[in-house]
Amino acid sequence: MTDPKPAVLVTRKLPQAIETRLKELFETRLNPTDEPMSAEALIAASAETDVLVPTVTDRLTAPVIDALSERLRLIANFGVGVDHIDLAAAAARGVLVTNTPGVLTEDTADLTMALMLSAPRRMVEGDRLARSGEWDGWTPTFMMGERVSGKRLGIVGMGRIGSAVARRARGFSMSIHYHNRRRVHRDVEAELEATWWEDLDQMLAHMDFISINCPHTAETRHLLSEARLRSLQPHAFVVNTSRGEIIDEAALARCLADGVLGGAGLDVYEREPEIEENLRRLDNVVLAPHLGSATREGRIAMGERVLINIKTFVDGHSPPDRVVPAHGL
Ligand code: 8YV
Repeated sequence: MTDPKPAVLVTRKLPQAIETRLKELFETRLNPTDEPMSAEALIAASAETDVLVPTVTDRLTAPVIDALSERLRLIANFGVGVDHIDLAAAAARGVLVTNTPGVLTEDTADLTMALMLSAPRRMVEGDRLARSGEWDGWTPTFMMGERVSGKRLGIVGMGRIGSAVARRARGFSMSIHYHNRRRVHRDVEAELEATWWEDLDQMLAHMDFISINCPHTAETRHLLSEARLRSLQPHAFVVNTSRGEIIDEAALARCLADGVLGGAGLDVYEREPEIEENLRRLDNVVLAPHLGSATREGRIAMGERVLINIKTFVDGHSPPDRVVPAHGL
């Protein structure tokens, strides 16, 4: 007799092809309404769950993880960021955590470029005007923005996504600068013609554009504090496609309103789906609703990573995208 299929609980609606495969392979409970699950509902459901598939909208804090049933052995996150999961609590309980790295790199870098172009070139403001029927026509000084080409881009976090942003920005003739805990390999630096700044503050003060591409951790929360935002050049643009918590959002709104910054392009926010009201009022800010990985292909690829992680785990192997326990442990 074969073992019963493992019970998998998926907290949000995933692409159809992924849900179909999950159902074929495992005893899967889906969420057809796509309503976020409360912590209480998650805890209650964990009694009948071997594998949980959460997303960024599930807050798996230490008290929630501690209250989950002993039966739950794997948290196979749909997404690369795992800051919504208390990894230490999972590790303490011996619960494995996996994510979906690599497959959303290019999509997120594309969206970063879209924000980096649309904020200084006033694309959204222009779109609004063009639709309004109130455009009076071309004039030599009409709706001038800031040039992107030839500008200095400072990338905070030169991992997969940061490097993919650098590659694209090279194509726009930007000069690449980065701050990362560790300097990247010299071959990568040479390919990207990238300059490493050991000191974040020094880099920030010299850049025209800043792109946030580091993960959100206890160390990177409010990395762009009000003091740091105020140290940027007054024409500088800030782009964030990582996590809202890395920038002090209220301070960013204040700085933009005070005119100490050129503008911002944001895809992520500190209290999603809430967005600081003062940011929503400003014309020099382009706001996207957390779309970094939102392509049809990207979301299917993320789902495929989830499937692979679950399948290798239930087959008794170490899942490839383990975050907890970390590889090498
Ligand atoms: C995902 C993301 O859409 O993968 C991530 O970390 O931020 C997004 O691109 C989201 O996490 C899905 O859970």
